[in-house]
Amino acid sequence: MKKLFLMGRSEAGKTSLTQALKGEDLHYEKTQYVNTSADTIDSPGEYAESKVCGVGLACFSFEADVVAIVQAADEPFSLFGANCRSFILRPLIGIITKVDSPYANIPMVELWLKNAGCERIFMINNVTREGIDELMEYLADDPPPVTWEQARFKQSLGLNDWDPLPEGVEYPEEIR
Ligand SMILES: Nc1nc2c(ncn2[C@@H]2O[C@H](COP(=O)(O)OP(=O)(O)OP(=O)(O)O)[C@@H](O)[C@H]2O)c(=O)[nH]1
Ligand SMILES: [Mg+2]
Repeated sequence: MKKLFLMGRSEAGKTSLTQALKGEDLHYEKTQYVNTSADTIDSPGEYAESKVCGVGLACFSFEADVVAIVQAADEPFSLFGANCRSFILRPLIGIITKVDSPYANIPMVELWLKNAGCERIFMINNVTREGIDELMEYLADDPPPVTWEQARFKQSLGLNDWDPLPEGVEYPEEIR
């Protein structure tokens, strides 16, 4: 399973998402510090809300296989600017929670996440578990291991470490 790093404002639903992914009933627990488990890293919303702590998010992201910006469908503005994926050296996905909120504006939040550079966006209701299966399917496989030399080779083709090799292209024999 891919290890998922969750960042987003307080009350976005990050901790609830970790509970839904584990099949637990939701129980409110304010996140006070970064919590690492086998499959997720859950950060307090205050990291995303403060310029000083925000830098810490980049550091924690290096411990994960995938980074997720979590935004509730009823958030009034985005904390993550356009192209903010440039500080993340991992695949970046968007997770929209609270799609059941009466104040939800899904197209607007989706646009923020696209502009931030998310390559996939998942719609989730943590209460009913709607959308959880699709996210679990995405996370199911381990990322394929890449050696330093293989990463360098991919970069020479203008690819990220985690991008698949184009069809017909193989690693040179000495680095396979
Ligand atoms: N209706 C609805 N409520 C949700 C959903 N996800 C979370 N909540 C509620 O939103 C509140 C905040 O959820 P948390 O998961 O604690 O939020 P968080 O992002 O971990 O917040 P911090 O720990 O402060 O960073 C809780 O009362 C949850 O029950 C959802 O998909 N739908
Ligand atoms: Mg939390």
